[in-house]
Amino acid sequence: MNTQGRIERSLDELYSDDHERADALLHGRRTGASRRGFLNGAGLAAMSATVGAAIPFAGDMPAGLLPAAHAQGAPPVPAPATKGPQPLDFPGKDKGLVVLGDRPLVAETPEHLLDEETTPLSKFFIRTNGLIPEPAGDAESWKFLVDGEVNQRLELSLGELKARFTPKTYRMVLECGGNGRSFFQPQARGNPWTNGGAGCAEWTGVPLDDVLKAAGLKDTAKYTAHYGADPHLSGDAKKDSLSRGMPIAKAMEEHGLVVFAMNGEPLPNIHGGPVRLVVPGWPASLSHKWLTRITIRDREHDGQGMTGTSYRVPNKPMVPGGKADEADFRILESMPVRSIVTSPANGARLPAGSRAVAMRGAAWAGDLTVSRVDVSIDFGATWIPTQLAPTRNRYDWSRWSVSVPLPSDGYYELWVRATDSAGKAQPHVAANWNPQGYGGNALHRVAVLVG
Ligand SMILES: Nc1nc2c(c(=O)[nH]1)N[C@H]1C(S)=C(S)[C@@H](COP(=O)(O)O)O[C@H]1N2
Ligand SMILES: [Mo]
Repeated sequence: MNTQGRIERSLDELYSDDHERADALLHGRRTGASRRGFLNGAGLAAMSATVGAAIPFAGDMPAGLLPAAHAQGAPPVPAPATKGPQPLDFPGKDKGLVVLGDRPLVAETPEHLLDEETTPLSKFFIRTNGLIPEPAGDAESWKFLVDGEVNQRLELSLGELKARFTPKTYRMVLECGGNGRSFFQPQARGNPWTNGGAGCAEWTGVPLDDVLKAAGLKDTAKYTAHYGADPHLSGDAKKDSLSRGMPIAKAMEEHGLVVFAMNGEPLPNIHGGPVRLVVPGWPASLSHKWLTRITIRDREHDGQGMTGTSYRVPNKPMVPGGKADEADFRILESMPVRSIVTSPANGARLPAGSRAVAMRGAAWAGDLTVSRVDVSIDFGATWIPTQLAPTRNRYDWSRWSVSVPLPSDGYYELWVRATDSAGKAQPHVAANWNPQGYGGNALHRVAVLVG
């Protein structure tokens, strides 16, 4: 094997084992304050070899950057050494979904499979905390209860819910609270989501506030508590696999729905059918599946998933990997701004001589809206605004698109960065480390080879 080939292979290995050392070798670690070594000479040739082509914007490539060509499946995403990403094998689901855990079943959607305006059922991510219940025999007779701090305890079957209230349909993002967790360094506790713990479906259901008004909230009503029919992993009937809740003000927002249909079809069992909540903008753990009961409480709920560091983030920045002062944590509420490139896919090849790349994707921002989405093909040295398509309703994602000129053949990283309506943009790396890795919204990058 020639020298170049050897360098290439060993750098590939080094990048997947220890990207910081690979980076130091290529960029030449400088002593003292400066971490920004530019690629030149041998470093440039070796970096080009490891990504598979000349790098037109190598001069802008920052030290400390794990090339996107090596980022998928490499640290910080832990790929089991013997296995690699496991494709999902589940009835009705796309085999391109990636299993993050099989007991409980958790599967995410790679960004390039989120290329449709409405995420099809087959591509929608799956998150369970407990066992998956048997599908209900007769959906219309599925019952759920509203009790606690209400004037009138309300038990409704799905049939009664449909007959008594007027359903609404909204297209809304559902996003796991831990989406983006794998981008934290050091690794945070929990399922290692990349950006695929999210999808945008058409949800049909009755506004939760209509149901709560029908029960009549007492003055003492402060917080909701959600319960479902999925058994705890241990099989212990006294334990809930999950039981989260929210302040009454969030529960009374007009887009929160008691959902029975998804993309115009009866809500599938795996997504919580016959009846689930969809609470947009906040962690999807509030969007309780297989809904059996909503109890209105006179204080913050303390069910499974409400205590310790679960769905909680520190008030003050903490040392990454350090010990948490749980007393100074708050409940994770609105999700942070995030954007993804859905086309081209990471690792795509464009024909030699291509002088533009058509990029598109999606962006969303929890309770806020997306004010702009920009892309960069020169490692963030310059940014190009994209066109945002109109959204259908609040909490719909923003589809963005742009055609970006390419100066030559070679290796490119396509970066995307969204800014929310409060002016906050995505960071370059996951910031505000916390023990369970919430709020990891580092900008998304894909590697493409032209030629
Ligand atoms: N009953 C019940 N509801 C639940 C969960 C659960 O484990 N049990 N998981 C929650 C979490 S953490 C997420 S991210 C979403 C996932 O919804 P999906 O599987 O339809 O994508 O469901 C939420 N609702
Ligand atoms: Mo979640």
